Amino acid sequence: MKNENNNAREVAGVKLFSVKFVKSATKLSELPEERLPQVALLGRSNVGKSSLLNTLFGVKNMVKVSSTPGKTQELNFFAVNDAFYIVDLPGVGYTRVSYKKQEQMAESIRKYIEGSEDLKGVIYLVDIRHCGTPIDEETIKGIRAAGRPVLIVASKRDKVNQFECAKNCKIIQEKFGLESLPITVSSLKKTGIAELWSEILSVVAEAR
Ligand SMILES: Nc1nc2c(ncn2[C@@H]2O[C@H](COP(=O)(O)OP(=O)(O)O)[C@@H](O)[C@H]2O)c(=O)[nH]1
Ligand SMILES: [Mg+2]
Repeated sequence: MKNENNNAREVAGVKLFSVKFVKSATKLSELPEERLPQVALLGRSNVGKSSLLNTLFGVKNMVKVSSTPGKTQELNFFAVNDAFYIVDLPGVGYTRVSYKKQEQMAESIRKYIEGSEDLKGVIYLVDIRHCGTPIDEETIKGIRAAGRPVLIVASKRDKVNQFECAKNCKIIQEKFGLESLPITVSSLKKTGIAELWSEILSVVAEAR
């Protein structure tokens, strides 16, 4: 892969020399040929995964933000600085596709999380207003059981005031047994992005 230095930019202090969409996959045999550490982004449909990726990448619409939930049905690989992949996964628990399709999507996420040798960690988004649903709890349990580190991040920080934010972060911390309060992010207000990048870079650095 060659570097595309012409689109170098800096987001929240992180230098991005190149961010490239590499491929979509639906199964393990379709993962990108070039092996690099992977960090995956997961959460319920509509929780703000695609918006967050665009914000992390400092672009408006590299990743499709859907007003129709459940649009992402594949694992989408983005190579960052030719050094690691961020993987946009389909939304979990999306009910407006056929049951068969839901099962297939859940199965491909599960196989990927259990089977991808290069997956170093999962960023799991929960909507700060909802503090995690039973589907989130079940999914996070599965990721932990597969031995993958999970970083729980509360999305849409701008949707709550400071009081609700503090209260809900505490609930999220207790519900998921976190050592500290979750990171909060807002793609609308671009907050929490430096903190999240720093976590992603440390996961990737540990992988070396
Ligand atoms: N207010 C607010 N809305 C957001 C934020 N992030 C995403 N959204 C909106 O939530 C909806 C779903 O976002 P999307 O990124 O497609 O979620 P995904 O299904 O998890 O990929 C869209 O209408 C976004 O504009 C945020 O930080 N704040
Ligand atoms: Mg999406």
